[in-house]
Amino acid sequence: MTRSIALTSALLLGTIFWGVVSAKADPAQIYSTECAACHGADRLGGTGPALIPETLGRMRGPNLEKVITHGRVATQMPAFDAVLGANDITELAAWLHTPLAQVPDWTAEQIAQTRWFDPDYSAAAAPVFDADPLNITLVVETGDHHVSVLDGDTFAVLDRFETPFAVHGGPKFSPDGRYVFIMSRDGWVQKYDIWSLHQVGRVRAGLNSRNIAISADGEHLAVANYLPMTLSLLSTNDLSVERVMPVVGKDGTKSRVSAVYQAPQRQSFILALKDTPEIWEVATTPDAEPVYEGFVHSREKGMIEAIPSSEGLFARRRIEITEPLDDFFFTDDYRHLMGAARNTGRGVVVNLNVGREIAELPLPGMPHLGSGISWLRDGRRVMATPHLKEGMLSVIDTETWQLIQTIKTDGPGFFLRSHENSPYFWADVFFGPNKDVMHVIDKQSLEIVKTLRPVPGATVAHVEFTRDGSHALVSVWEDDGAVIVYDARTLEEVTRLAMRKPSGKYNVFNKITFSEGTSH
Ligand code: DHE
Repeated sequence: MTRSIALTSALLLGTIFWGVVSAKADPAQIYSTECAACHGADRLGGTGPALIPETLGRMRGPNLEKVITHGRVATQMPAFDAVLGANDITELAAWLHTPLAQVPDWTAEQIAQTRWFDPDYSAAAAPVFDADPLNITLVVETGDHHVSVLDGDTFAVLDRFETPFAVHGGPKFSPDGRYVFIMSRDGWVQKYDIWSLHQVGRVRAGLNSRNIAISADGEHLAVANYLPMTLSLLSTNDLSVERVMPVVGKDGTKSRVSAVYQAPQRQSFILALKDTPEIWEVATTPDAEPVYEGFVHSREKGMIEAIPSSEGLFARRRIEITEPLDDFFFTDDYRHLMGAARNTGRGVVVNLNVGREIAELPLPGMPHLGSGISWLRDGRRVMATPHLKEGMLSVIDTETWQLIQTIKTDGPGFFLRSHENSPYFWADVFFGPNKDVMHVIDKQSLEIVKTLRPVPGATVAHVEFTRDGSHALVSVWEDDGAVIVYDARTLEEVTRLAMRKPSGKYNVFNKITFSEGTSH
């Protein structure tokens, strides 16, 4: 927002009372005077983030009013308490929570117009650093919207670059680990060249987006959008738009895309749809059809539809299910997915080959399946998932789909992480009085072997391992936070790096090899 002089606002709005605008102001008018220059006349963002309910839904209670009143430290968002009265701020905040009268289509042409390339970038012929390029770990710092690039052996920070506002979900790496793509909730996709330690460019693929996925061949990037209700498909090479796919259920219902995932063996993207009881599979290779076991079966049932395209690239398959599923965990062979519908306590297993639900799972307390991990226990592959609303982890056998055990934790958690070379998995407690706790759990006995509390009172969450699994990096999720590096065997602290509200951390090797302890 730009702050104009109180007098200007006051004249526009009517009354002056001790330099503060009175309560009778029209919030739309206040917006256009005070906010539009940074946040866009259409509220869809500019140099500041979009101010629409889809984005602001995460600012609960009086938080938005607080930000307008006091501003945001270390950002360009100033305090408005000297310009606007308390009632005006309350009304403005309420108005910002009302939906837009008209949402732009955000067509391929509109997306293309946002494409921007960093004029200072030139591609290095080889990494410009001595560190192992596959043991680089990226740390997303949400405190000031940056990413730190860490050498995974020395933990030196090789670069720290600015990201678009409010990055969400895991960045996605090209299969060779050279490039990384990062997405913000306002739909910006940023491409960064790790070898050159330099940003390549950006494009706005959606107006309110959830996450991204990269195709197995590294050629295509899919962006899951809530606004508009589309899947945007980009070329990873130059961020050009390959297709904007409207998401409409078989019965004509338009749907938001909750998330998109890469299914490498299937050479496809899998989409979780929020508003229609379907899962979509989108082919990422022109000749993907033969790998879809069950393709004929599905086609007979009329469930495969090819969107007009050359040779089947981005052909779409609908899998009909009983109710919309929000959040997925995939088995390692990508034959099955576990899905949960938020707030129902019900989980299901879908066989992607035959295209139907094959089992039900008891999953109360809002499981966060996207954070699930799997490993071998007594020769059987099991998976574990945290629950966002209950202090427990569920461990499930991925052959019988039986719940093997529930592990009680000190509170509801968000993320799990392990590594094939580690006997333990790490589970945070994100919510409640014990949000400063990290449990380390034995993968075989399922017993908590250690509970770490590195900074009493500070939220501690999300773990990533180094390439060889020897060290575990933990976020102290606070504005004056840190990444703490632990010896993954002794569980002793090795070093601590100051960071601005570090959230997710992503090791290049672990991500491009689909390490069994990492989220996919
Ligand atoms: Fe996330 C991943 C959905 C809130 C931080 N989050 C994901 C993914 C999904 C998801 C589907 C997997 C996509 C991927 O990585 O490609 N997240 C949701 C929600 O539905 C939810 C509960 C509500 C929402 O507002 O969207 C939600 N998520 C949050 C947060 O509040 C978090 C803690 C802070 C933030 O930055 O928004 C948060 N989500 C993350 C992170 C990942 C993530 C750090 C990547 C984890 C990883 O290790 O891959």
